[in-house]
Amino acid sequence: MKLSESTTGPLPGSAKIHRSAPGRPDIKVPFRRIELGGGEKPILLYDSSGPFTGQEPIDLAQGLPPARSWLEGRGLEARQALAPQGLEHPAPRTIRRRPEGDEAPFTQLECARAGIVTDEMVYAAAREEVSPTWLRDEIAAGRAVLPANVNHPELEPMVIGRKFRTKINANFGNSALSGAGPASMADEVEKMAWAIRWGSDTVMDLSTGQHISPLRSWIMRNAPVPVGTVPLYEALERADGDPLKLNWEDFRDVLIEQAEQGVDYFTIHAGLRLAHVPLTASRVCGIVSRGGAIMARWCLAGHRESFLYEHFRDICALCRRYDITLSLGDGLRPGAIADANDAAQFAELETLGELTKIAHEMGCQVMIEGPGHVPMDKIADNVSKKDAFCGDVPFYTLGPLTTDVAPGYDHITSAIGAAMIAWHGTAMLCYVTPKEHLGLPDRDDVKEGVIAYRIAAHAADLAKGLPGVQAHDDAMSRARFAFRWHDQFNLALDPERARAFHDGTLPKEAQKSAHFCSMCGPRFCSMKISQDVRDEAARQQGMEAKSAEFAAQGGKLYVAA
Ligand code: IRN
Ligand code: FE2
Repeated sequence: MKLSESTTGPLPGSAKIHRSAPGRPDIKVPFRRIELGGGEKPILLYDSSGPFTGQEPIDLAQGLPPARSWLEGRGLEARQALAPQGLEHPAPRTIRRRPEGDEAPFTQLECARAGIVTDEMVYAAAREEVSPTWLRDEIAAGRAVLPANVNHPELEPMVIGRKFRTKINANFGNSALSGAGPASMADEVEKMAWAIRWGSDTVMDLSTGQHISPLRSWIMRNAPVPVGTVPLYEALERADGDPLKLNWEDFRDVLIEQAEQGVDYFTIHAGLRLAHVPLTASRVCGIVSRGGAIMARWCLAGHRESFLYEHFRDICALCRRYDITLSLGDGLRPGAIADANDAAQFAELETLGELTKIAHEMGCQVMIEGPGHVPMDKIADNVSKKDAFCGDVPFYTLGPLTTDVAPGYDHITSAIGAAMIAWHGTAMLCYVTPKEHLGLPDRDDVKEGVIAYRIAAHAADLAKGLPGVQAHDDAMSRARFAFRWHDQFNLALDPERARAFHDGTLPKEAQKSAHFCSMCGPRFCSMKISQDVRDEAARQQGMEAKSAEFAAQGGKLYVAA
């Protein structure tokens, strides 16, 4: 089964190029290169889009070629995976994990602490254009994570941390209301490819519908970015949708299966404890996290402590065998402006701090999930509370939405909060689509969400003054002022829309050098007039300089009568 042609292919005016990591000709790292007019040098941008913006068509049935070819040589315990049954599916492969009882450094965190710079670190550092040893030290300190399951060779390694470029995540996945069978599964794989093509740095498969497991294998084999999941969803599906039937043993089986498929990070809602549930009683919107609501139901029904909390060390032990990053879920995040920063939210956050320590002690990489719905004046406090309770591990927030009143536009209400919280130090932003609160996003919604979040992330990186970020804006500004329309389109986050909007009124090639667009027309373009002002000033300066020269030579402008 091939990906439909419209889903992949190069972005107009951009080329995907690969550059060797410094000192490592064997590690080739992707960039997006944009050729510019007006005598400007081409610009190189960070490129998370994987093979989906390359020249080659993608065959979903084959899966992607391995980007981490070095995994082949690693002395890991390996066995052949069973060929999957039934549905169209990539070929069987080798499953890897840390050998039982082996205490040699294995996870990226353990390696970093032991002073080892892994190939994954070299790769990620080259993309960020930073030194690999500095990146290693950020991981060793727990300030950054590099989610890379040893069973995900297709992954192009990347790093998440507040000192690096702000990352974004896109969610997709089927629900009980999606159709069944290969066609609807292919829709989800396409949605993933589409999100990545438009610049999502990671994706999460949140499937809750049919065929969760084969769908996920299919996704993994076609994912060049880290893939996250909420394993509790699959556990609930296996428990016939009844939270009360959940138990640790079945949950563990889901973790193992997903670990062997290659999932890079798990959202685990282990911070929601029985004692926290009553704190939500007076909320306007109660518990809006799916994982959180499921666990609260489980805890309250038997008046017992969460099995995720009680088995947290077992979960870590399992994750460290595959190097799966823990993304500690915010089951009690506020889902209404009125509920922001309340006792329930911060009580859970405090528990997440306790769990962070355990995970680090066990050699696991950790990030912390955050809200939700938060008005702008309460955003900064979220980051400081996270830092106070959990230290400077990467924060990964869902928006937050800064108002509740705009269903249909929640990619905007939340991108406002996302930009602010990233500026305050959030490392990764989970996107929200225009369908939030209304329905399952389709392809168009996925793209709208991704672009909105790339804007938020870039705006924050500019404000943070990350090196090289402003060069992109400056190139765009110069192209705009010089009326280099092609360069403006090509430099855009969405070159296709930029061109389409322009060409909607001025489609002719001759108009690509016009010193105006259809908004102001030829006589009202401020940039054209501004250019005239400069030309005039230059002319006057030229005249002043000429007369000064004349005077200096003893010349007289007026002959006395
Ligand atoms: C991110 C930050 N806080 C929540 N998220 C994402 O929300 C999480 O990573 C997952 O993709 C999604 C669903 O989480 P719940 O509703 O099960 O908590
Ligand atoms: Fe919401």
